[in-house]
Amino acid sequence: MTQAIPVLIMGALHPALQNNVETHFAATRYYELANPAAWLAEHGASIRGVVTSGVYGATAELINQLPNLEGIFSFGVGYDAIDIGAAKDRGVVVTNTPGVLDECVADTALGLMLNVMRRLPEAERFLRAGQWESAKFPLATKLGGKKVGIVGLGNIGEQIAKRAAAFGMDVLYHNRREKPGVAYRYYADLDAMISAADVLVLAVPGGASTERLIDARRLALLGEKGFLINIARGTVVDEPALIQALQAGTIAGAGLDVFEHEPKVPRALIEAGNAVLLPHLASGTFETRQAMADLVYRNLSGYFFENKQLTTQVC
Ligand code: NAP
Ligand code: 8YV
Repeated sequence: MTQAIPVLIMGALHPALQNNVETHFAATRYYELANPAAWLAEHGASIRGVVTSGVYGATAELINQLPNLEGIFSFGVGYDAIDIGAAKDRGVVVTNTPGVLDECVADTALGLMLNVMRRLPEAERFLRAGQWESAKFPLATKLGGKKVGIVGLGNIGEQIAKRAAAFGMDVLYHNRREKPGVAYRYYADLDAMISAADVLVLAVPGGASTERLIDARRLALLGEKGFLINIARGTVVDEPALIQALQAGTIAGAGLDVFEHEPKVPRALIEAGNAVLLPHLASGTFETRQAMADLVYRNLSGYFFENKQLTTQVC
């Protein structure tokens, strides 16, 4: 009988994935270890795979404590929490879950847009508080006819564009390179796109190249009638500058699924009436999370049981 392959699970996974990994591998729950450092010193050399997520990630320190590590298999498309440089240096493969979550994440972006521009959560609070009997809820902003500027017209950005177009919005986009075969208006200059847009949607990866891409200056370009939607990563926005812009009314509102220090959300954002806030749930449907779990396992089992076959490889 062959010995089960030792893998490390960095945090609690989707139940189906957790069950698959723990049934077919010799899995250790890193997050339940009483003394992770001592455990790694004693057993780190046995570990061949790490199963993680966009939240749990994998640091260089961890990677370098696993001298026989071959692969990191992550639940989520964003891999900014994984030290890709350290993995590459060690020849460790990394996989993620692109493609299967685009529709749900785009749905969430449109949900945020509708909620913040039409002020739906605020209106619901108004009704539940019994205010309708004595007052009228104020008017809000129409989506149709507005210009939506998408930063990051990738898999998710394209689905957002399609939905925004169906709402009658005019789609603009900014990537580092123009996308061939795309009819939406391309802006090589991000500032020019923000100045033209009524709604700015962030759908770029996190990490060093996009850190605080949207700062105080760019929020000012969006303007007092402009809305910011962020389903990318909290690090893409200068959060204190965003709070200031919301408080001063130098932008009209924001719809946010992601934050700089999750799950911590600054009190000032929680108290901002012109912000709609979600707990990083954009891919969180039964169907999509199952598809993500299946894709992680396809990569993990493909690598270890089918001659290193990877379906969605980062590096
Ligand atoms: P993708 O297909 O790789 O698209 C990323 C797009 O961003 C590409 O079009 C890329 O074009 C552009 N881009 C990358 N770096 C850029 C930069 N520095 N400046 C301007 N544009 C840049 O990725 P995706 O699958 O759509 O996912 C995008 C991100 O969404 C993920 O990395 C993740 O952080 C986030 N996400 C969040 C959730 C959530 O739950 N809220 C769920 C899924 C994903 P160029 O290379 O031409 O620049
Ligand atoms: C996940 C995400 O919820 O795919 C991503 O990049 O941010 C989300 O789909 C996240 O990775 C946590 O598992």
